[in-house]
Amino acid sequence: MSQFVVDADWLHWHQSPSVPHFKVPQGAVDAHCHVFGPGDQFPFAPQRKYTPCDASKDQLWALRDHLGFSRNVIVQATCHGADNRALVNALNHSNGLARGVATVTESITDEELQRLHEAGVRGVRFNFVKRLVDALPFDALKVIADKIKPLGWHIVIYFEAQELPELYEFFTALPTTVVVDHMGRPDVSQPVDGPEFALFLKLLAENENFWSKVSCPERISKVGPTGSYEDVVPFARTVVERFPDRVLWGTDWPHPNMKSHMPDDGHLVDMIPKIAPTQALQKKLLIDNPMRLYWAD
Ligand code: 0GY
Repeated sequence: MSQFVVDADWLHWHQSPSVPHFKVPQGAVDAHCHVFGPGDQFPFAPQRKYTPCDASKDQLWALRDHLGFSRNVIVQATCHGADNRALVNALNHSNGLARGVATVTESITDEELQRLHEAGVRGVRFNFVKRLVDALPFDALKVIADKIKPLGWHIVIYFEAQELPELYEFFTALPTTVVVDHMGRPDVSQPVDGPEFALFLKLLAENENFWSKVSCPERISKVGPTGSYEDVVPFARTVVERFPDRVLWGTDWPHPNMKSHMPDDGHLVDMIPKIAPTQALQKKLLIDNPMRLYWAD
C-alpha cells in the first residue's frame, strides 16, 4: 500500500484515450508532459501543494506510442519539488527518446547541473502559479539563470495571464531562451485581439529569445470538451502563425489538477491541425522546433 493518499478530488488520467484521427508526422515530440512517482519509489515532496495518483515513465511511453509520437520532453512536476529523481530515472530509461526540464534551487552546484545535463535535462522551470508553489524570490531565480546559461539550457516559465504585467520586466531580463507554458494561460473569454493577449504577443514579438507552448486547451477553454475546446483555437493559431519557429506542443499528460474533466489525449492531438493548419507548420511545431531546443547536442 502506498505511503501517499491521493487527493480526494484528484482526477485520474484517461485510461483509454482514443486513437487520434490526425496522424502526427514521423519523429513528433510531445514537448510537455510529466511523470508522477511512482510515489513508493520516488516520494512526492513534503512541500507539495497536491498529491496525485502515480503516472510512471512506462505509462508515459505507452501513451507516446498510442498517440504516434516518437519523443517526450518531461517537465518536472511541482509535486516533486526540486527532487528530480523521478525525472532523471525516466530520462535514463528512455533510450535517448526523452529530454527533461528540471526544478532546481539556487544552491545547486555545477557538478549537479552537469549530472542533470548528462541525463538529458536541457532547461529549468520557474513557476509563478501560486496554487502550485511558493515562488522563489527573483534574486534566487537570477542566480539559477546565471548558473544554467553556460550549459546552453533554457528557462521554462509558468504564470497566468493576469500576472504578466508585473512579471514582464523580470522575464525580459532573463539571459537565456525562455519558453512560456500554455501561452501564458490567456483568458479566452477576452478577445484574441484584446489588450491582455496583446501583451503576450508583444512579449514574443519584441523578444526573439521567447518561445511559447501552444498547449493545454483543456485548462484554458471555457467551452470544454463538449465544445471541442474551440475557443482556444484562435489564440493558439495566432501564436503558431506569427511565431512558427518558436512554438512547441505537448499533451500535458497526466494533466495535474484538472477539476472539470479529464481530457482524452487523442482528442487533444486532433486539435493540432486546427492550430497548425499546414504540413509545414506542423513539422516546425512537432519536430523542427523541439529537436532544435532539446536534441541539438
Ligand atoms: C501543467 C500545469 C499544472 C501543474 C504543473 O508541475 C505542476 O504541478 O505543471 C497546473 O496545475 O496548472 O503544466 O501540468
